[in-house]
Amino acid sequence: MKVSKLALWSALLIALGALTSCSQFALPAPASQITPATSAKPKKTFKDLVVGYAQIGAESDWRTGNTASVKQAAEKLGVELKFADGQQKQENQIAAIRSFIAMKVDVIGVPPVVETGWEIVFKEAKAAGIPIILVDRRANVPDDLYVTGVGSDFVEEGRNAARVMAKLMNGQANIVELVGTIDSAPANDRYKGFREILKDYPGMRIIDSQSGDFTRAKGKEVMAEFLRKHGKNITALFAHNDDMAIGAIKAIEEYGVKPGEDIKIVSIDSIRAAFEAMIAGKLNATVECNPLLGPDFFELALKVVNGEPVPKWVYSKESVFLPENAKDILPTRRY
Ligand code: GZL
Repeated sequence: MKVSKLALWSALLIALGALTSCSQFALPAPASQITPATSAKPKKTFKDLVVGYAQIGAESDWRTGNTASVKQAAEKLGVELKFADGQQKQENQIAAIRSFIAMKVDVIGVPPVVETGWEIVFKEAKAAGIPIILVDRRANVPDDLYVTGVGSDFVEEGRNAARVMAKLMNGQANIVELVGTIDSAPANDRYKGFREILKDYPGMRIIDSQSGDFTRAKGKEVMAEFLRKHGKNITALFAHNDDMAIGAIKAIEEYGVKPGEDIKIVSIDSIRAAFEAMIAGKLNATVECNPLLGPDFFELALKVVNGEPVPKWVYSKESVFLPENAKDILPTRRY
């Protein structure tokens, strides 16, 4: 049977019409109907991130716990971490931040060793388009110079230390205080929070207060000085961190009185050595301050790089630990 060309073309067009009506064989839509690819950049992942971390130093077990948390989190997430140890000097942290700017990292994390003196270098980071995330400690800068922060409420830690000490001492004590690094946010805030609660306890008197710079060595040195000046008039010690408390315990023992008994001790951080001191009856309470901020820090860093909203500050959740359950809790402690 001779089939005309017209009939063939008609059959072909009908077949084509049938095909385009079945979704699995749909022909590409004409250009006018194609939605252009979104112009938004593809989302970065942790493996794309290059992050600078200008650490304070290694002055305490808390600090070394924080360093371990940041390094382990970077390793686990596949983040390229540029890490600098500031040896507890602000000028070293500032130099590290400048080196991260030169490296064009994606984000810079910094726990400011002191609250003041950051505006110039934070402005340099902002001018370079590199967001700053504060970790652990606050800096006294305008809000637009850092994008977010993560860490503890140090004022509440100071309040909790006073609450537990007032209960321990039945509202009557001659207290000496080992203050943290001068001008640091934790020292300023713990000092403030402690006194806020003590206002309600006239029998709780602070008879001396001096910085031990958050270290064991300085804590021991200053406690020995307190004992030379006040002797057995001292009935309680408030240490802004466990490391200074542990140094002070040595000074108290060398002086010939019993830490945890003749002089009750309350400190902050909740490092493993504090649990060991409570088990030995030499420390009466430790207020938790969580250094394991690595995972939260990198979560915030990725959100910031991807332009996602972040809170101005993410607070850590913390407890107060006492001797009665120190033995059970010690094996669970990670710093
Ligand atoms: C607190 C942290 C303090 C610790 C100290 O968040 O900045 O610095 O309490 C550490 O042990 O040195």
